Amino acid sequence: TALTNAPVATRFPAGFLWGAATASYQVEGAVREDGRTPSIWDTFSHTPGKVLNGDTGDVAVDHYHRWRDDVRLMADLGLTAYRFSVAWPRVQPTGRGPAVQRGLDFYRGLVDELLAQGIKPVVTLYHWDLPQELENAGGWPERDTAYRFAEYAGLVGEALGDRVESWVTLNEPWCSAFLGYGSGVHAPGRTDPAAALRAAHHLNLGHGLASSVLRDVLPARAQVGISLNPSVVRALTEAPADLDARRRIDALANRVFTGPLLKGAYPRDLITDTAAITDWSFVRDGDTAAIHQPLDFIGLNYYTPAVVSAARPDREGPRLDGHGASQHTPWPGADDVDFHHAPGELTAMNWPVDPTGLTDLLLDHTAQAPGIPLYVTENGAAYEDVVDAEGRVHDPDRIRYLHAHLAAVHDAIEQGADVRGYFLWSLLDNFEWAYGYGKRFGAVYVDYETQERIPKSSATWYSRVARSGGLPAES
Ligand code: GBH
Repeated sequence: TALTNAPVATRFPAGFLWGAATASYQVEGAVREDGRTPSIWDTFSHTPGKVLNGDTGDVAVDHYHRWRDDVRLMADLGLTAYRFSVAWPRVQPTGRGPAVQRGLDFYRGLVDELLAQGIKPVVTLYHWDLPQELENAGGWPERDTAYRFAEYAGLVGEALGDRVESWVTLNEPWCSAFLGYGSGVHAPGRTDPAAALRAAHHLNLGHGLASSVLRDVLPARAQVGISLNPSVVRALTEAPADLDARRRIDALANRVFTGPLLKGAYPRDLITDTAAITDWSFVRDGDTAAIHQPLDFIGLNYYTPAVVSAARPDREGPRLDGHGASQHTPWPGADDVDFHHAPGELTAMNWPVDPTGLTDLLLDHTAQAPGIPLYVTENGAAYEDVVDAEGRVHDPDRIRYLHAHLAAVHDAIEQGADVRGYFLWSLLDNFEWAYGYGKRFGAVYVDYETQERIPKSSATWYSRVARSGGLPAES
């Protein structure tokens, strides 16, 4: 088509990684094979009422059996990197003890095939599938889970360290802590604000301990980082009460992680704001130093910004925020903050499209963490994709979304952000957590009856971008 020879209008730095991402529970299926035991997401998805339509990850997109085809698909698309996660309950079914060889073999095979195709593997150690046995012992609100995570990280590091350079400890610890233990819309579905704050700390500690272990077992060239989902929080107005709402959500969404990670301390205002919920005595001497490890990169996941205000007396209906179907807040101590839609058209998730948030996010982290390279480890959108009479999937909305967000990344680079790569969420349509299979984020369509993969027009578009190293003037 016309684009094949279209000139590149916006060029990215040489070596910029053009990737796509997935996560184990969302794509693998095969939940009872080769020694895998249930994770909290198996339990949660099999609990009636937790996931839309009663969908589960039992089969997902059968990636556990179709991984060779999926790698070929990535190679055909010209991707230069693939971010996937390791399922902890495949490697260490009870969350303790020695590694299961068959579990490790699956990931070793996958990594070898990626390398053979010239695709850089980026391994995420934890994308939300905690072994159920560890949840039975208390889960992330319990300190021991951080030690267990570090031990597991060491097992995977030892097994794959000779061939994997890039390591992400945790994916979006905010979701694990505040959606898992606060609002309860994610596994394990607990709704206890104090437990959510304890979980956030133990996730931070787990990251710190795991990165120390990884430094010990991995070759010196290894890169160790974390993927965060910072809220780009904007105040609805400049009124002091709205600015204060912004400050409080920024503390609970962002600084609860970047404080200890980048500065070695929890923010004072966060501790004061949550004093009625917890005294933070679970933070022991030495913990914040253990969390404050060198980071080789920061991964940023971005979808949409948040607009907040102080509670409005005239507010109507349910608030727009991470409450989802839950009556419980993911924002401990800030239940009185109102969330509003940013301007912009909505995706199928009802998330406003606002690419300027991505530029802001990258520049903000450039200022906060000078000298640390950044990756966009997730960005993408769900739309109502359908297969047409010719068997094709046309998704011009997604192409526009990707184009605008990649242009936003380029803007940030021009303004000084050291962004080394971009990972489209997601390679394939997959299990979208509490939304089940109802929301499609893939560049590649999956027919959930036959497991057939059909690259959408956005996949073709992205593949041209990846091959040319830049954006066309128009999509
Ligand atoms: C990521 O989560 C996940 O890493 C990935 O597994 C997932 O499939 C993908 O994004 C798409 O959802 O919750 O209404 O306040 C993103 C989860 C979505 C949580 C945006 C915070 C803010 C809007 N985040 N959400 S709301």
